[in-house]
Amino acid sequence: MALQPLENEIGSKQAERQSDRFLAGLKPLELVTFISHINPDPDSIGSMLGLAHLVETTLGKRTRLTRDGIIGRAENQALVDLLGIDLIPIGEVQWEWGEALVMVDSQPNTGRHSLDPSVPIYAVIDHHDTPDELDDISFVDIRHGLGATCTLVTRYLIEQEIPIPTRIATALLYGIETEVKGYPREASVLDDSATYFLFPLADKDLIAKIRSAPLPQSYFECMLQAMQSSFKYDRLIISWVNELPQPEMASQVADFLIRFEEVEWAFCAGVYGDQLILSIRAAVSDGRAGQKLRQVVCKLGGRAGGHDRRAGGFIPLPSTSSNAVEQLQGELRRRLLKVLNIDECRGQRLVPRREILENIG
Ligand SMILES: [Mn+2]
Repeated sequence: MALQPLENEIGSKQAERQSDRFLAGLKPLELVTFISHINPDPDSIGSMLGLAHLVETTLGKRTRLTRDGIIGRAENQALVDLLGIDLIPIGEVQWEWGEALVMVDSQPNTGRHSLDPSVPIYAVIDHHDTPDELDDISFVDIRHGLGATCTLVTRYLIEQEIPIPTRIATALLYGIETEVKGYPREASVLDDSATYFLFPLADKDLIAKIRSAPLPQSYFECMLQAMQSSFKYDRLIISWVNELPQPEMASQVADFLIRFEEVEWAFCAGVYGDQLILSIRAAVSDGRAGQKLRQVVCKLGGRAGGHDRRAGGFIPLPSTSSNAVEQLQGELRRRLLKVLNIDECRGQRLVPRREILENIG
């Protein structure tokens, strides 16, 4: 097995063999259950799958993978379907005695879980920049410098010299790909060497199929509405969506809008259930998007987190009446402009009003 690429690039001695520590703590336990953030993405799904493979192969323990919320994006659903990944809805999980809970690609107290907070967590393996208290958790491996949690999991599998089957390699590679795409890339040399390592092992045709997953009509409807309610304020574009067909649609809109040549920031907010779902993207390095979005939402009772270039969050809505939502939108816009150092100004429509009216007529 070609272990070289990652082996040479690991930095400190301390960072070595975290996988030994992780596995040692699981030895006395019977069952290992993996959890992640709400509405899991490929990085969290790939990480759960990879770690379950590690635990099953090295320790022979039973494992379960869970799903908090829904699988939103068509691509993510394709990943789960095509690789036959069994995800137990978190609400249906019966906690067992002698069970270890491992949280991946997320951290407790981020507001991104519907997990019973009294259930103890054994390990947190993540790459998000999230201020958190993790003192009670036996095993913590958080590497902010990494583009993907799947990179860390790949590292563990290599450390333990575990052969990686095609299905696992495919999920891990796709998990890394989705996390490091866009520009500027949020990738470290370790993400690149994990990609290099996984590439020959993964099913590239299957990845192509996942990338090109068929999209539902609601996707196009929502995109149209988002384009028609997009306003540019200097180097920021804001899009308001009335109702999101699925919560991740906000990030899909932001991903699309950040390509607009006149902006450095794209923000989308839309209603899903009793929450306003938020997503922000930056086209600049050192954007500190996660931190900035947290600043915007903290006084509005919301939660947010993420990375330098991409972040997401939500604000609970006491009322979903258009009045209440509009008021919150106004407040959000003001705060966003302030955090991004943009002077208050009149928003310019992305699609001129006459175009919208002509199309309706
Ligand atoms: Mn991730």
